[in-house]
Amino acid sequence: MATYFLSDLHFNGDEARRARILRFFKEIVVDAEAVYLVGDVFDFWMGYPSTLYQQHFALLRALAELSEAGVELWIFSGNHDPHLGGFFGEIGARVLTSGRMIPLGKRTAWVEHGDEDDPRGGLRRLAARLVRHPLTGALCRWVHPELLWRVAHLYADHSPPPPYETPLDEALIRDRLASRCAAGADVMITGHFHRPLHLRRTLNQQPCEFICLGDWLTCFTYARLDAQGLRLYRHDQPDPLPIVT
Ligand SMILES: [Mn+2]
Repeated sequence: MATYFLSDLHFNGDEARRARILRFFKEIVVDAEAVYLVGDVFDFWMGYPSTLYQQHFALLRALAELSEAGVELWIFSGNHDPHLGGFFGEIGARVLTSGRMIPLGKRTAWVEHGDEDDPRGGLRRLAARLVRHPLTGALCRWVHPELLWRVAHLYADHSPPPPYETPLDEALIRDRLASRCAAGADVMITGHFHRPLHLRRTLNQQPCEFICLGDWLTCFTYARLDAQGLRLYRHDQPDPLPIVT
């Protein structure tokens, strides 16, 4: 049995990506024990009390099928889907609105989407706080769903492409990983940065691991924990990504 972690699916109208994401969920049902979706699962989601966007149906059905097959499902909110609302209980999934420690056998992982503590600048962290604020969610729920959908996609379609070429901010390792490990985590798992990376370091005489989950825009990466350990994989490739030391 295995536990899967993936993030930044940014599920939208792109047919090829949709098909690949849905195929992945069909493939893992054979051995998945738990699945953690670590934020930005949807390119845009607003948790209205009684309205769903039909564009999400295919993914919701795939997740419901996993849940019905007995797979434990956890969904973190991200900056593209900060207000997940009450729907996910309907498909047996549990929602997490910020980072948390998760026991993984003998080890403990700190898992977060990553936008709330983004080391790339105070403006980004402020934006994360703003979009995640309960008042923002309450106000948005009074906007007509079609209007909100169009405005959100105007934003999503014009936001800059993920910074695949830029190296990850060293502060993620130096500060964030160090403080999570000092707080008792053996591994930190994050989404949001659209860069697949598995790194092993010794910080304060303590071995620590850092996994940045990549995305399902162009990387198609996921982490998998099984009897052999925790590794980062590219979908459709049998061998895990190398661990950087
Ligand atoms: Mn994000």
